[in-house]
Amino acid sequence: MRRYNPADIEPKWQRQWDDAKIYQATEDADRPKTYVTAMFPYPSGSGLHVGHVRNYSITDTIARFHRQRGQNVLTTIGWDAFGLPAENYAIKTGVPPQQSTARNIASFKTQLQRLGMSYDWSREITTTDPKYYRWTQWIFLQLFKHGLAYQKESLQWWCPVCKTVLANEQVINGRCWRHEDTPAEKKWLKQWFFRITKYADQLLDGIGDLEWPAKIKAMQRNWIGKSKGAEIDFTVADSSETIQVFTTRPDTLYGATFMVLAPEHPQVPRLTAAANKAEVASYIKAAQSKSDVERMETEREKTGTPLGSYAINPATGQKIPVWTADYVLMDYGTGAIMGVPAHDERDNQFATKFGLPIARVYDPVKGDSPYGGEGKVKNSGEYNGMATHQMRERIVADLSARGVAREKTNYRMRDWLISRQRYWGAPIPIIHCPKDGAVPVPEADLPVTLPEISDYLPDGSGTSALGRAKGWVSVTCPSCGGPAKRETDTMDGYACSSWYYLRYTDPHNNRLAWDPAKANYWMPIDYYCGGDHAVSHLLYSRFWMRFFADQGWIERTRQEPVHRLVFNGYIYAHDGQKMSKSKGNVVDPLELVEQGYGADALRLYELFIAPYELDVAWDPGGIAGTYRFLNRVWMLAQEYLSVKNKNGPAAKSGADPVSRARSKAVKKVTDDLERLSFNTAVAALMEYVNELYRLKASGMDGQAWPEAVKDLARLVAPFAPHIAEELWQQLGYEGSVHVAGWPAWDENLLAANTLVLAVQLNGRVRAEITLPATAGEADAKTAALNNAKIKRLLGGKQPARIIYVPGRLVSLVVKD
Ligand code: ANZ
Ligand code: ZN
Repeated sequence: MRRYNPADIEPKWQRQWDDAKIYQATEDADRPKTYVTAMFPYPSGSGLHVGHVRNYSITDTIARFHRQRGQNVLTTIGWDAFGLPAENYAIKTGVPPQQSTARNIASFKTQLQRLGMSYDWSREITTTDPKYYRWTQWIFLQLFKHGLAYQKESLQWWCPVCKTVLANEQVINGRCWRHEDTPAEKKWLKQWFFRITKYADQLLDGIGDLEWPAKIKAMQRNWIGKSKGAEIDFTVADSSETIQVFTTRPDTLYGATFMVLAPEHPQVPRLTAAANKAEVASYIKAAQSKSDVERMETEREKTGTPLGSYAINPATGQKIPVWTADYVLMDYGTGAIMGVPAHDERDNQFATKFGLPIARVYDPVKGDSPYGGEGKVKNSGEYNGMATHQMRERIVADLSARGVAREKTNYRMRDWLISRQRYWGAPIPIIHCPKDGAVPVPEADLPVTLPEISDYLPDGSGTSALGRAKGWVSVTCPSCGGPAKRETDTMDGYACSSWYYLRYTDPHNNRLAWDPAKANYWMPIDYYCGGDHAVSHLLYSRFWMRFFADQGWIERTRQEPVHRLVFNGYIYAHDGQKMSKSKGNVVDPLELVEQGYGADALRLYELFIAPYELDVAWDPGGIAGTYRFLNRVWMLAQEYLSVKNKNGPAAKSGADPVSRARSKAVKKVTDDLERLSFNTAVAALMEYVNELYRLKASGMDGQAWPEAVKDLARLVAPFAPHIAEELWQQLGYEGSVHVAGWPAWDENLLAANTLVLAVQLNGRVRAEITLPATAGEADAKTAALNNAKIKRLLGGKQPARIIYVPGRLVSLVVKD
């Protein structure tokens, strides 16, 4: 009998699949499509680890399941290959990023091929390929034409180590996302932005329809951060200035006892009295070094200093002091607030610390905190007695009539900062002309390719190394023909990843970024698998897709790129730490394959390890378990093949336990895969195999066996594609198991598969229990005693006698 040896069968089938091109996808209007893809990887120098493999295993299992069910499946891979690591490596070693990236891609590709993923490799794309970034640049130009790409001088996050600006989402707790030990700084710089805020409302409204994890949807909502309120004008005493505030609680206006301006607020110098100048100046300086997150923390001890001027509360007419404090941020609302210490927690801490008056203006409804809650208005003149929400509308209307307030909706989201002062990115296709300003590169001149250079170090002044490529930078203006200079900033990598899923639908088009007919056939992505970029990439893509829909390049009904987001958890090292090369705790998937476990056992284990959405620690011994299971699958098939008469006597209909076990397994695996419960699907397969081993004791020549073994191969196929294919062939079936259809189950057999028993207590029926049809006397008695209701009625007593009437009841007799 042949032994299971993955090293024999896996490379063989990988080659054959490649030759037969069974995973190549073509649009076919007559077949329903399923587009399944993982977030494409950054091809790092350290290769894939088992955490990545989880993501790709999930993706491939979904793809294979749907392919077997007759869907026209597109599943793809590509490389998100621009970015800092390759450039930093170039700075250190002189190896051009073009070279190191190509090498890394080659090794990632080998790894994925050896895992047997069913990608349509003919659609592989690389963002650093000029044939690809030509179109990223083209999209930039279209955004520019429509006023959605623009340049603006602004205060930006800057990483002193990367020597580049950072987007807000690349600053985590005030630190660079790549350097946890480096506080990000702020610098005034001229930068390129994409006007995502134009789509804020649309992006928010669309969230409701997405089949995404609630957590991710909430993160996107928070990021957009829509809040409805009002802007109210406060006049400044003895001055012509007015201070505008944004508040979501105009109903607390009577309780505003002071005002606070952000330290960066342009009115601060003008409103600072001579005596306060020195103090205010030093406070402003100290505030500069703090991150927004730090400044906003509720817990943090409040700081601030008075400006020495006073504003008039438009409701009470009272003079209230104006302060500056860093808990008010410049880039939200108007950068100024009215302080309502009785009803806002941070204002309360501030007032308490500096001895400012606190005036309550409503009684919270029972159980509500005075901070942020609703209630009944008091101490507010004509509004007394109203509900807070009622007063909110009234007072805004009243103040608006006086011309001192207006309704206002604010968003927390800012425009997307996309320029990077780095070499290894797609060049921004703009030419700066002293006469014509920023002139777009003519579409016919795309791509603007990166020049080859030898020194990649940014100079730290805010210009990338491209600035030194003089021959590349100096051009003639496309508009006037005069001397001009290329833009030396490159685009954020998130630009490249905002549309790549469309390129997969039409990867070789050199006339268009994609053919709308193809994109409309495949889009949206039905299953998008990944464990990162909850806001950034997933929000940017939604933005670009809306712009594409506005231009008619994708149907409006397909403007949400991702229908179903499969957001998987992380795999940590067995020590519970993040896997990283420096910690030496990385588990290399190919090492496990080469140790003899094979790709199938690895993939199976990655799915079996836990529900896919949970974080989990790698168990080094775990793969041995799935390897043993595959051995059992293999041996069962071999034993079956060695049985001479494969069409022996028919079993008594319906009662045939082999058919029943088969039907049960098919149904369970199908249901589980539909709801993406991979681990329980694998458990069901294991149970099925155990059951078949038990049943083979009475021979494998019954009529139900051919189907039972055939379907075993078909059920295993989405998880462990190589062994399934091998057994399929050994069993004598034509073609590939991966396109051989998905098995069906017989519901009638399943119905007969359970047993309902009554449970009597001293002669009265008290409960009903449901058991597998195979349950015996001991199972029935245990289940009866464990039934919650019976347990309660027994109240801890032991029955004196337990009688089992097969197929009917369990009777308990209790003596007093
Ligand atoms: C008075 C007030 C009374 C407020 C009250 C709240 C509760 P969201 O919901 O996040 O939009 N605020 C406004 N601009 C700010 C800034 N630049 N920096 C820090 N805080 C700012 O929050 C809006 C509320 O946050 C506003 O409503 C304002 O405080 C504060 F019982 O005004 B409120
Ligand atoms: Zn010009």
